Order: sequence, then C-alpha cells, then structure tokens
Amino acid sequence: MRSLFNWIDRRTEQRLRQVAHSHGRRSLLARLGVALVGGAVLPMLPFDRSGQFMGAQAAEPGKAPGAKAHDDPMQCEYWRYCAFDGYLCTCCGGTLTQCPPGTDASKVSWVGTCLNPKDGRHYLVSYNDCCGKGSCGECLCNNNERERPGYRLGVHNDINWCMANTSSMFHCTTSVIVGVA
Ligand code: ABN
Repeated sequence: MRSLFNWIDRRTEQRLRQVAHSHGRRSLLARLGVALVGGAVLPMLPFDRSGQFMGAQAAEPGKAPGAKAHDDPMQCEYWRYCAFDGYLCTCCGGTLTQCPPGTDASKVSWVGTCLNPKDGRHYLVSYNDCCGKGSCGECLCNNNERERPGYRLGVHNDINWCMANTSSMFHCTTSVIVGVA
C-alpha cells in the first residue's frame, strides 16, 4: 500500500514539475486575469430576452428572433385573425383593412371577437372577403375562435361572402375592427 502511495506521490510531483516547466508563472497569472475579467464582464453584456415569452411558437427562419406572430399582420397568428378564414390580404397586395387593387370588399361579412394581447380587451372584428379576382393563393389562414355553424351565418366563416357582389370570385380577406366587445 505504502509503495502505491509513494508511486502516486512521485507521479504527481513529476506531472507538476512538467506543468510548471511548460507554463511559467506569468502565463498562469495572465490566464487567471482573463478568467476574472471575462467572468465579471460577460454578465454585463446586452442579452436578447425578447424571445423567452413566445411560448410554443417556433422561431421562423428569416425573422428577427423576438418577432411575435400575434403582432404581425402577415402571420395567421396575428391577434385580429382569431376567426379568420381565407387568404390574408396583407400577402396579396392589399392591407389589413383594404382590398388589393382590382377587387372590392364583400357587401356582407362575418364577425369575430378577438382578444388584443396588448391591452387585454376583446374587439369585434369584421372579416370582409375581397371579390372580383380569382383566389390569391398566398397565406391561407383558418382560425375558428367562437366561430359557429352555418345556421348562425354572421359568425360563420367557411363561406364565400362574395355571394352578394357583382362578381362572386373570392380573392382574399381583410380584418376591420368595428368596435370593442
Ligand atoms: N370567407 C372565406 C371563404 C371564401 C370562399 C370559401 C370559403 C371561405
């Protein structure tokens, strides 16, 4: 047993001598300095925490990491689209509230009640189809919060609301706030 301890002592001494030989005191002090300064400065560097409240929502390629989909009218998760069914006009040459050139807003529409996460209030949103051109085909979006079957027509979204327009061709859908619920 004693010879084993002697052997360990010798090996340790040898190793320490090797290390001391190859690393001078100065280099050890320099490394210690870097570790100390780095440890103090790193926590002070700016750190982007904006993505940490995004829940299960996946970050999208090409989007800023903190971009929240419920803030972005080009995303189906945008808060006003809670009862949306159609193509987002924001992806089709129109805006949130305006039909793209060459199309007209439907004369009839359906409504949804959506929670605005920014102020915690519910808003009445009118969804108007834009009519007169063939289907846009971009950004298909279908959310059905508080949506009801066809016998409650005003809160049913799975229908072509261009039916009352001169041209019943459906292109995309806008979302207009019409009041606070
Ligand atoms: N309200 C949008 C829509 C248009 C055509 C068919 C289904 C839904």
